[in-house]
Amino acid sequence: MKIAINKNRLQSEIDELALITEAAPPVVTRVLFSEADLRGRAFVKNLCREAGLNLREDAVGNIFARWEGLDKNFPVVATGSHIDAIPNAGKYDGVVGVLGAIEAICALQQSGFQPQRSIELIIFTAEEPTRFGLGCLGSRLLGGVLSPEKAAALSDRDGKNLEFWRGQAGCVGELNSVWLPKNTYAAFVELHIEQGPILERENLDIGIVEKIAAPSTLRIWLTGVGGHAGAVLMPERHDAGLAAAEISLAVEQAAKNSGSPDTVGTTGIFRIEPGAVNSVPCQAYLEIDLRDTLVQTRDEALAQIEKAAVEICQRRGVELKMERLNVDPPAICDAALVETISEICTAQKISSKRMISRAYHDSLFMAQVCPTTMIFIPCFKGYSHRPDEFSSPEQIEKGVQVLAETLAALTSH
Ligand code: HGY
Ligand code: MN
Ligand code: MN
Repeated sequence: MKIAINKNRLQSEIDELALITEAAPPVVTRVLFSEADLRGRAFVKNLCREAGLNLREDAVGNIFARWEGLDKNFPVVATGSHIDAIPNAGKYDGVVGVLGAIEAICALQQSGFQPQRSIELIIFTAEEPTRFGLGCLGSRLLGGVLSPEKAAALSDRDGKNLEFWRGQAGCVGELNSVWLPKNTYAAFVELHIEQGPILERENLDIGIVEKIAAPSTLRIWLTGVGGHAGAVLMPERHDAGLAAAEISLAVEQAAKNSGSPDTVGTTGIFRIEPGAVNSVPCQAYLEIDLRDTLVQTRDEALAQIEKAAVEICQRRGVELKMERLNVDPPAICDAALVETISEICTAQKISSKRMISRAYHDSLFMAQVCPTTMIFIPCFKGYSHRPDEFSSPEQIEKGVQVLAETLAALTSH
């Protein structure tokens, strides 16, 4: 069965979706349920309809597009990713796994393939943490990792909660209807850009993911004493901004000194108030992203940061409030799925290697629902979460080819 991927059609869809953005192209920004995100969702749903897929949306906005198999009683084989994008992002993160999956399904349909068991594309809500600080909202709820109560309590920087944003998006139903029983899916395979330099550096076509690193997010609120930048002398100060700066450096130290090269710590959100050049910062807010492939070193580094924050704030006379927003385990991908994809690559004479994902993905939580793995394609210098993120049409074509062959292999019985 020759599966012909239409790389030009796929590239033009990627380019068209990239123009649906809150920022000026080529910058892509599509924050959960923003006007651009809703237009992006409509664009993708339309492609699913054109591919003859049965569409439904759940109560948190996860989109499901199903190609019915001959036997509807078999557990479904799923694929998918996300189309939401952080500020100042590129056009491939998540999108390759959504539009690429539609292309893989269209190529299988055109080859005359008929799946025994259904194939379902899932476009997950809020893989990115931008809106509520928590990533993978849709897959966490689907997998039962996040309770509907905790999800309902989430609110954004302006105090607008999930209920408000669900209303904006026209989501219907209760959040407790999002969870899916464990036997819903037989497997989940996500196509994604590597978001790292290894495949390009080693001149390889495909990465097959065996493990997904363990992410965590720490939120910190600091309250010092404000005042006139000219009048308050240095020994009298309780500068919340400087406490925040010291904590950010403590994050870097904890990651560098963890003993594991895989520990990464980032203070990605750093806000000080009132933000006036001649006013001593009275408040600060930090969001810290800390990860490692090993839970133990991640947790030790997290404890290190919390301990340092307490010491810094005591010394500076600054009030401290901390919250662990999420502390997730890593995902171990399914060995049999990894082997199947490895054999497909060999048969197709496509070079591949087994690897770790340092970025998290919806696969991190789908791995708690069913056997899961990821197919990576190279991206330019490993760049991602920046507008010059890039994978060539030929690199994407190979990823879609392997995804299509994998879906065919998994649904032929
Ligand atoms: O941050 C991540 O790893 C993912 O791109 N959201
Ligand atoms: Mn991302
Ligand atoms: Mn992604």
